[in-house]
Parts: sequence; C-alpha cells; structure tokens
Amino acid sequence: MNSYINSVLSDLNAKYGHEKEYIQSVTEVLGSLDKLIESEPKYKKFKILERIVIPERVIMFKVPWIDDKGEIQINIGYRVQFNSAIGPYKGGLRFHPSVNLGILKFLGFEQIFKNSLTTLPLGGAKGGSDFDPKGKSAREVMGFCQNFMRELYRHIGAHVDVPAGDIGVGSREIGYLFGQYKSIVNSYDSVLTGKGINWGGSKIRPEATGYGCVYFASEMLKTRKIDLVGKRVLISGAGNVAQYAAQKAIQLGATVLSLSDSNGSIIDHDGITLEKLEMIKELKNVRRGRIEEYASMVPNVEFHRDCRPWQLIPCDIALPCATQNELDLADAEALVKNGCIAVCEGANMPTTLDATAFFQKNGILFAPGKASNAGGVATSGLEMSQNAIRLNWHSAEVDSRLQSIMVNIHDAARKAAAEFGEPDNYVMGANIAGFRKVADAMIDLGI
Ligand code: NDP
Ligand code: 2IT
Repeated sequence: MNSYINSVLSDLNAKYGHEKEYIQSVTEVLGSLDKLIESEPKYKKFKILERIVIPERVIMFKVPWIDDKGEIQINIGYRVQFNSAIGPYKGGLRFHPSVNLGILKFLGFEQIFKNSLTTLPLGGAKGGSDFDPKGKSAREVMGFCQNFMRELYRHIGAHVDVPAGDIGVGSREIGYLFGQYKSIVNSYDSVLTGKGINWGGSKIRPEATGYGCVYFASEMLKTRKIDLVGKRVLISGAGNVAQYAAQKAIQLGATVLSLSDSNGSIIDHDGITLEKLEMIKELKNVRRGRIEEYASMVPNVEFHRDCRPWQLIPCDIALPCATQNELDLADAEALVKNGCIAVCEGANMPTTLDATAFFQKNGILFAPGKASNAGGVATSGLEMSQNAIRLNWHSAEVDSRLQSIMVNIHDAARKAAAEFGEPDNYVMGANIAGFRKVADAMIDLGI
C-alpha cells in the first residue's frame, strides 16, 4: 500500500483502534485509493486523507424519558456530522442497543462517499441512539423520539443537516421526530426525510433502498449478459431494505428463498411470492413480530435459529440487507462453492473485509453498499427537492429518477475502476468516484 495511505491508517489505528467498525470502513476506502493517490499528488499536498477521516463535528447528548411503568430511563443520542464539502449533512438515524460512537463514525464515513455517488448535493452524516425500540409500546417510542429531538433540533436544519431513518427508525419514528421538531421550531422545514406521504414524504422513498439495490444488481449482471429471471436469491434481514429488495427481485422474475432477523433465518423452498411478502410486511411492520412466525404461517418453510442464510441453501445471488459484518469469510466460501455469481450489499458494510477479498479473487460480481444501497439516500435527496419546490411527483417519476441514478452510480463506479485498470472492481471504482468529488471540493473550499 502507498506510504501516505499507510501512515494515515496507522495513526488512525493508534488513536481509534478500539472503534473497530470505523477503522474497518476507513481501511476499505483508503485501501482502494492507492492508484489515485499515486497519480494525483494534490491529495497528499492538501492532507485530504488526514482531513477526510475525521468528522467535522460530533454531537453527543443525554436522552432521558419515562417508560410505561413511570420509571425514568436514560439513553445516549448522537449525531456525527462528518463532511459538508458538497452539501448539507445528510444520513440516517439508527436506534439499536449496539449503537455507539464507533459504529456511527463508520456509518457517517461511508455516507460521505455514498452521497457523493448519488450525484446530488448531499454531505455525509449519521446519528442515532442505543435506545432499543423492540418490545416498547408506541407511547414509549413516541416519548423517546420527542426527548431525542428536544436536543437534536438545534443541530439540524433544511440547509444544515437532514436526518432520515435507518435500523429501528421507520416512518413511525420519523413522524414522532418531525412532530416534535415542528412544535419546537414552529416551522414546516424539510428537516427530515422518509416522511409520511400526507406530510411531505416522497413516493417510492420506503421502497427506494431495496429497489435500488436490485436495480444495481441487474446492471452488474448485464455486464455478463445475465438477467434476474429464474435466479435464486438469498436475502438477509426482514426490515425495510430486505422487504423491498425481495419485492423488486420477485417482480423481475427471481425466486427469493430467504429472509432473516436477529433470531434466525427462514428458508421458503417454494419461493416467497408477492402475496406472501404482504403477510411478511404485516407481520414485521404492523404486528412487529419475529420472522420465525412465517414458518408456521406458510407450508414448506424452515426456520433456522441463530443462523444467517448464506450457508443454508445454494443461490445465484446474495443480497445482505440486515446489518454490518453479517457475511464473513466462511459464508463467502460457502456461497462461492455453491455457485453464487453476484453479491450486492443492501446493508451498510455487511461483508467483512476478508470475505470481500475472497469474492473478488473468485470473480464474483461484488457491489459495495455505498454504491448499491445509495438509492435510499438518493430518494431522500429527491424528497428534499420536492419539498423545496412544494410539489409531489408521481411514483413513476420518482422510480424512473431512482433507476437512472442507480444506472449512473453503476457506470461511474465501473468507469473509475476501468480508468485504474480493474473494470470489475466495484469497491475500488465506487471509492474513487465518490472520493474524488468530495476531495476536490475540500481543496476548492480551502481550510
Ligand atoms: P430495519 O430496522 O427496517 O430492519 C433491520 C433488519 O435487520 C431487521 O430484520 C433486523 O432484525 C435485522 N438486524 C438488525 N440488526 C441486526 C443484528 N445485529 N443481527 C442480525 N440482524 C439484525 O432497518 P433497514 O432495513 O432500514 O436497514 C437494514 C440495513 O440497510 C442497515 O445496514 C442500514 O444501515 C442499511 N440501509 C438502510 C437504508 C434505509 O433507507 N433504510 C438505506 C441504506 C442502507 P431484528 O428485527 O431482529 O432486529
Ligand atoms: O444508510 C443510508 O443511506 C440511510 N440510512 C438513508 C439515509 C438517508 O438520509 O436517506
């Protein structure tokens, strides 16, 4: 590896080695910029790597709230405003007990390059809390969201920072957050995306990440003259991204065999149909149940407790759509052995670094999340545009913009990878294409 990159990485490791996911994401990005850094001395001259790996601002705050028993509970809230060189900070909020500063720094860092790839003017950020929405009543979730926004409101704004959803934050939570923002500030600002359709949301935003991931997979397959018809697809997760990745894959003729949650995976040997998917949406989004229950609702379905889908049954395409590091080297070896041809990340950094390297070594089409899951934030950008012009576009219009953005991202990643001699290396291509625009803007804006 280039000595400049090496020294930045080793300094970062010395200071933040305990923030494992953050170090992993920085290693992945910087590790693929070798050839660019060699060919463009300006990035070293302006110390862009040292500057881009450190967030512009980190906000941490206490969130006290009262549970249904009347007891006081305390969680930690965060917003990592990572980079605003090309636009206002933009990125989701995650509510999950595993949330800590290192995880949000990894997600905020990824978001910089993802947002740059969308072609829209969006900086990178991420936030959230270690609050666990699982098992909480709607009143408790509302109370938590209101107290979270009681502090966050002063740090965000339509031209400052525009949060959205992520794990544990869907339209219900965005509603409570927006209601509280509006009541404090007394202004209908476009300050959150993923809003409900009746109060400023965009058509296709709920579908966008999952649909976009499948559009990206189709583009990758096209480079080998393959389509999705009849392909066996394994999907992990059963939340927003997984549900709509499944929906689009089924619509395009693929057979979706699995979904999962943190308790385990279901394998549907007959394939999940659009009708069965509606049952899953009711189970997960309305009743907030466990994916295990699907096995008792539908024949020819197995539930595998505490297992991820990757080693359970052969597939052609894998779409990891749950969480970080949920596909490791042993999973990658099994997928390749079983004939998998493409892996397209719906989640953020679901594949470990050694598993990614294994896929690449074995000629698997591999799409990194910052490219293949960018449809969500891109459609958030379209929601901001609609709010700014006070219009709502039809579904077909938003979907067609989403599709062309995904095709653009695919082509930009391939083009950048080809420029440096590795046309099939989507990791390298996405990182270079995303990085260049932000780094050049940082140079233009001075220090
Ligand atoms: P949801 O909360 O809707 O769903 C998350 C799913 O992943 C659930 O099935 C959940 O299971 C499972 N999951 C979460 N954490 C774990 C874990 N530690 N181990 C195993 N399973 C887990 O979130 P999303 O679908 O919105 O997000 C999924 C992924 O996609 C995340 O990586 C997110 O960062 C990424 N993403 C989301 C975007 C969006 O627009 N929503 C945009 C781009 C990326 P359980 O219910 O048991 O917790
Ligand atoms: O990881 C992501 O890109 C998201 N959670 C969506 C962010 C957004 O602002 O829509």
